[in-house]
Amino acid sequence: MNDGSLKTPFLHKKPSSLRYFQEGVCPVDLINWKLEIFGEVEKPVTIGYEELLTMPSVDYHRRNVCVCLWSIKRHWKGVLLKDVLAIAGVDITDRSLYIKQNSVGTVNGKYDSTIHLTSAIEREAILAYHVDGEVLPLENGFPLRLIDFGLYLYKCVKCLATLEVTRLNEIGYWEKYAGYSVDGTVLPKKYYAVDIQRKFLFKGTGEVKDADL
Ligand SMILES: Nc1nc2c(c(=O)[nH]1)N[C@H]1C(S)=C(S)[C@@H](COP(=O)(O)O)O[C@H]1N2
Ligand SMILES: [Mo]
Repeated sequence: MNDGSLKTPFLHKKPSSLRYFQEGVCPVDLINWKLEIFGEVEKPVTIGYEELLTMPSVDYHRRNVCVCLWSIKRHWKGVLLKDVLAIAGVDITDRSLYIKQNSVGTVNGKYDSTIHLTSAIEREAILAYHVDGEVLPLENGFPLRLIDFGLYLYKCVKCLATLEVTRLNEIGYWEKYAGYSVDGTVLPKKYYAVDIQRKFLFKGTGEVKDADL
């Protein structure tokens, strides 16, 4: 599948994904795995992996940022969050809605995070199933992972099991344990770009674009 053109430079320098998997890697059997969408929806739905792969997809080369001050720009393929929520008939214009993401989890529990729905859609958040032309590795959140490029990575749940549409902006895993902000917008700071092996001073807020480097 990978023709090599989608490689990320210096990927081996990226901090290990295992370090960022608090509940441990979640092995998933795709036969039984489904994404469940429920809560403030017209009709609750479950969507299988094969069905996701047949939906219109997007290919994004965008940067994400960890609150621990590293960042990396990679090639992500997946479906737009907006398109998946449309299947459940979610009112994406309702600015009082949030999405609580839950991971499949392990014996150590589940990882969760809640994000503002309309903002995520405006930022073209995705549910990713490929990275750099390969099926998402277990460590990066196989089979499906939400990514909102304007938010720190702790807001982007790997190994996604459920999306609950809710009016409660709940405090998530890292917010509870590490005191990170519930909002999670990427803030103006000095970050390290793993893929270009240098620091940069980000003066904006939200997604880091090439012009910010
Ligand atoms: N299920 C799950 N998703 C998660 C986490 C986690 O512990 N469990 N950690 C988050 C944090 S803090 C980071 S920095 C990123 C790391 O993503 P990566 O492994 O692709 O680098 O995953 C996020 N998503
Ligand atoms: Mo993180």
